[in-house]
Amino acid sequence: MKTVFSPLHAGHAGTLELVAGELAPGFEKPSRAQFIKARVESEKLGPVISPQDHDLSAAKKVHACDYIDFLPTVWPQWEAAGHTGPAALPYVWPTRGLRADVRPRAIEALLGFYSFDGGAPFVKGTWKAIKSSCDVALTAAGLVSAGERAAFALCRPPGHHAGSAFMGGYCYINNAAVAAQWFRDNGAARVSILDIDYHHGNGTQEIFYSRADVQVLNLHADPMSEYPFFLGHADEQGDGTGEGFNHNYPMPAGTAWDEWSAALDDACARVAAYGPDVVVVSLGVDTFEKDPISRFRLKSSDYPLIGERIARLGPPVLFVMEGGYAVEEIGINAVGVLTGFEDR
Ligand code: OKP
Ligand code: ZN
Repeated sequence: MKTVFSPLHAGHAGTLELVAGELAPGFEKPSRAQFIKARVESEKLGPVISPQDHDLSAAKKVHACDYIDFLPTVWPQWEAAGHTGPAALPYVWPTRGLRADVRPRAIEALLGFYSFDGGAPFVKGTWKAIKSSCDVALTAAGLVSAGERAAFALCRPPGHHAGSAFMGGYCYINNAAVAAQWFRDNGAARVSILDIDYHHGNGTQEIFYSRADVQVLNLHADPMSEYPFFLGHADEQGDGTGEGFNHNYPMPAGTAWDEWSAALDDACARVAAYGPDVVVVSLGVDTFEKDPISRFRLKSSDYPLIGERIARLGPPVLFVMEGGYAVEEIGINAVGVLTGFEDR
């Protein structure tokens, strides 16, 4: 299978996040993508190709135009405001009791207006990395649409927490959602998104919640005790014409292969019943037992079995990289899914 990768991800570096009350180096760092790319090469998964440049119209089909237009302006506005902090971050949000219908002018307020948490920092190279990550997903989608059985979009930054008009959780543009919409606009009648990242893909759920043409399945840690906390419960099943096309599988801390794979089997049965023309996999490998920010218990030997199960579905598959923070093993586990898929 081909991998699409852009070196521009590396400009999104030196980010910061709040960890237990302290501002600390971001877990979502360039070495993540480097370890995955190195493993793609050492395992000879297939050619690694550069993305083609796309305009932003595909992203604007799932995100608000004003939100997408805001993203490239963040760092210039941050600098123009005279802020000297190393990363642009919000500290105020228009939550209950405040006005979310008036767009403020100050950059620190706009950051809060367009986010749901303080987990999407900007540095100088962030916009180019965001744009390249979206280009990676669209280029890989093009390969699948042109007849490849599967392709790997080695996206960084990830996307599944980004919603129609908000960033958060290391995510800015929802690469998987953009690709799913692109498939819809290029011949696919139905698309399934299977999100196997440890964290609930709240952005993907929000984007497609009222739609029946994109089925969304999410396997993740129970939001009662895990990020993103405020979405991802089992009773969220879609709205209006989308009712019945969203499925959540929240699972407790400590979940290992037996329980996790039973949820995967159930999700795959729902995909098969839906009969999509293409499957988009939001591929997070932070379900790994040694992941530094997560609490599931999957082992490296489990990941090829995931790929094998997905291969048995039948439709072509676009794998879109999301999370995974055990940098030493992230390549082994992500590429393990892909080789498991190919060996099937
Ligand atoms: C992104 B993806 C505070 C904890 C914030 C955010 C996790 C984002 C995960 N430092 N954690 O789904 O892997
Ligand atoms: Zn995650």
